[in-house]
Amino acid sequence: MSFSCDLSAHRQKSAAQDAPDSSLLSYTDAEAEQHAAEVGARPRPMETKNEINAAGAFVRQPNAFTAPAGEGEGEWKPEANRYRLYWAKGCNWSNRPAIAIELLGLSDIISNILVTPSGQSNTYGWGFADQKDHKDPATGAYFLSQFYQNARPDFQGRATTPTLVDVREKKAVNNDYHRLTNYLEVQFRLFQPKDAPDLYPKAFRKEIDELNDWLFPHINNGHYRMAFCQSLEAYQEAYDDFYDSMDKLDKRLASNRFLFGDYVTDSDIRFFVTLVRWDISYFRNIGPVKHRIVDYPHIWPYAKELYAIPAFRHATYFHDLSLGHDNKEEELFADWNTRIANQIDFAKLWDDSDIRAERASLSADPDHKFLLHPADEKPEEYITKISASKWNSPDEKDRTPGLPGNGELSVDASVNPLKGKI
Ligand SMILES: N[C@@H](CCC(=O)N[C@@H](CS)C(=O)NCC(=O)O)C(=O)O
Repeated sequence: MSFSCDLSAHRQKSAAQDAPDSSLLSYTDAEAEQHAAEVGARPRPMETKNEINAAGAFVRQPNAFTAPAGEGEGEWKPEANRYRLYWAKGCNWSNRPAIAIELLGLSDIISNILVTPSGQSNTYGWGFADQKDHKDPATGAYFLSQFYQNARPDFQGRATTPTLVDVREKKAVNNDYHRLTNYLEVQFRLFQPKDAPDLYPKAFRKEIDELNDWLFPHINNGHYRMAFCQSLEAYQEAYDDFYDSMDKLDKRLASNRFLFGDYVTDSDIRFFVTLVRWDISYFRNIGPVKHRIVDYPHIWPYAKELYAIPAFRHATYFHDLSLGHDNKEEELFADWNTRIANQIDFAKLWDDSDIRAERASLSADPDHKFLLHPADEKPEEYITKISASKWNSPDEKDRTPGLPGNGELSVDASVNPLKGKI
């Protein structure tokens, strides 16, 4: 990668990549305060005060809306034009369903909108700064938290992305990122085109769930465990855990094109969303970085191959992710992103042409990245109940990484237990 020194040309080019909406800057705290008073919104609680255990470790609040999709009591019925995904550019958890919806061909069935901070200080949590009158056009809401209050008036936690909202009732129905993509894959099968990819093959859901529930504490939440913890011990544990896990996955990807072999599965979406944030955004919050993503011999080409898939690329806003926190170029010690990140040509850096042939050679089906459903598949056999995630347990012990039974694998993460099977 070579850089010229023409800063203004670089800035113009990067601004064109995904220009931030200037109206964001005009949403003031006073306006947010006024909207909050109008609808009775409460200030968002701080995770660094309320979600820290006695050892100083960050223990995430359980997801509030975990009811499965389905036709049963308390479940939310899969339907077209009834649900809307609220997601955020920077949020890895919510990039997952955004990617899945596009991959599965569900974009006309489930609508979506990007949320933004509300006001400059975001006191009331996610809002709609770039929409007319700061309102979600589909529901008239000012804040994401309104859908939580409508569904559960006593809800006291943080309203988070992703949230799937029933736009008819204006109520949150699911914010369980552990299983939300699986409901889209399985319970929405009848709304997908026939040739949609099978990201969660029925015969292998146990292995995929097991890896997904391991990826959560070791990889996806790895960043937050380092970023939000309040003690050196908790930090060191999270740091070692993350980089040990990355070494294992790098080894796995040396002989597997994707995490489970020849085809992209739900687990690859989960790994990807953390990878694209590490070098450009997360590093700012976590202290010294042991290895950049670009330093991994197998993870880096793997990530580039996923980025080449439009649905992955469309949800990845590198320019927004890279924005510096204060963006004051004139300061002597302006942060790295303010000075350098805006100059990166992300399309060029992430271009996969140099690694395409090598990655494809790992597959027995090199011309296809996706598994298709068998022609004789019976929907009633494919559409089965999705397992619950232990990470949603109300008991904090069940959600503490490292305690026995929490996100353990039956085979080492460096090994693909489904090699040659999918
Ligand atoms: N649903 C999860 C996590 C999802 C999550 O943390 N999303 C972040 C964005 S990546 C969020 O929406 N934060 C907004 C807030 O806390 O106000 C939780 O309840 O902890």
